[in-house]
Amino acid sequence: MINCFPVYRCGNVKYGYNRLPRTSVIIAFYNEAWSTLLRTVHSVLETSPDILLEEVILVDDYSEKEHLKESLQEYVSELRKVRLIRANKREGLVRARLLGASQAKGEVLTFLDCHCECHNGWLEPLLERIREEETAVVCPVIDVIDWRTFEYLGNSGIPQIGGLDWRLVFTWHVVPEREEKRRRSSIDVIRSPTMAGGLFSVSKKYFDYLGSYDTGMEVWGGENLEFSFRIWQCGGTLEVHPCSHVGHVFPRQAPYSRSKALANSVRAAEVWMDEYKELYYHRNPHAQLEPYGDVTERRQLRERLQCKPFKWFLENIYPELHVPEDKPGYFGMVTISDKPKTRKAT
Ligand code: LR7
Ligand code: MN
Repeated sequence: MINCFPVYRCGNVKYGYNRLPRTSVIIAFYNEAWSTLLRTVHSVLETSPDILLEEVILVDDYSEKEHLKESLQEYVSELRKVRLIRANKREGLVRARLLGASQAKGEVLTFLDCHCECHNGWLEPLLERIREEETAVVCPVIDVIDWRTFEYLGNSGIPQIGGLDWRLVFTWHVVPEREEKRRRSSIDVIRSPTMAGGLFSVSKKYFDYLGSYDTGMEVWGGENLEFSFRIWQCGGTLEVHPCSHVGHVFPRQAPYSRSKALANSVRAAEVWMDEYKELYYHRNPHAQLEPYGDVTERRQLRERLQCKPFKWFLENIYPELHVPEDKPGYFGMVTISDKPKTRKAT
């Protein structure tokens, strides 16, 4: 039955290692702690078969922390296959990742956040799937690492897939019936409408063809949904591989401000969502007022690749998402305020 946790079956898969593409692992970071950053790097080195790992590229997004300066350079210079490159100014995660990608020699790019732990056997399924289908963008199952104890808690039950709500917030979901039916086995990939954003493998050639990332996006946020829409609407597939597991620390607070997230989401909506962007604006009126820069080139990319409309994405890839019918004057968001409003006695 597809519902069984498939890990024991994953262990039985035999890979033709010589036929698998090699990957560059790209890890962008900004002001990350020493221990979590190096846990990520060492876990990649320890769990990736040598023949499959071209290199690990660390991209310092202009961090200020002292421990990320000479000490890190010295430490990394002792490690085989690991390179440290530095941005000359703060770029944000999109352009930092692209800086890494521009120097990558592997046939496949694998992106990771800088506070992860790769689990044995994480890499083979991702690369095998891309060997089989070049237009597949494949994510590992994201396991939880406790942010207080740093214990690897793992993930209970079957993997979940990504969705979104109409405020353009990423959400997790159980695998729908229709997808369970489509899969041929419990270790088959699971199609996912969207990705969380940080952890995935993609053929370098296909990533470039798809227009890599929207370089007008700053700091954090929005690029994951933008990329997800683009993958599906422009002919690729976005998948989670149940045999690939990577842990991620979900910290209570990020070591930086995320004020640019709104403009990034607006860029995604303006380029990919057609008339459905109104549903977003109705639920986030601030978004409509947010300056989002120039998206002409991204719209041209969409034209050039002859990508499908957002309606097609909703009907074919994400039919579970309820599309509200917003009647003029009858839409909005319910918000719960901390302080109960008290009426002044008259
Ligand atoms: O200005 C910045 N420059 C950077 O290099 C800001 C961030 N970064 C780096 C940062 O150090 C980290 O390595 O970019 C990476 C992602 O930043 P996080 O870890 O603060 O983000 P997150 O884990 O909270 O957010 C998720 O959504 C983001 C949207 O922009 C990115 O896509 C993240 O990669 C993504 N993380 C995951 O998907 C891991 C699983 C989390 C879930 C759900
Ligand atoms: Mn993260």
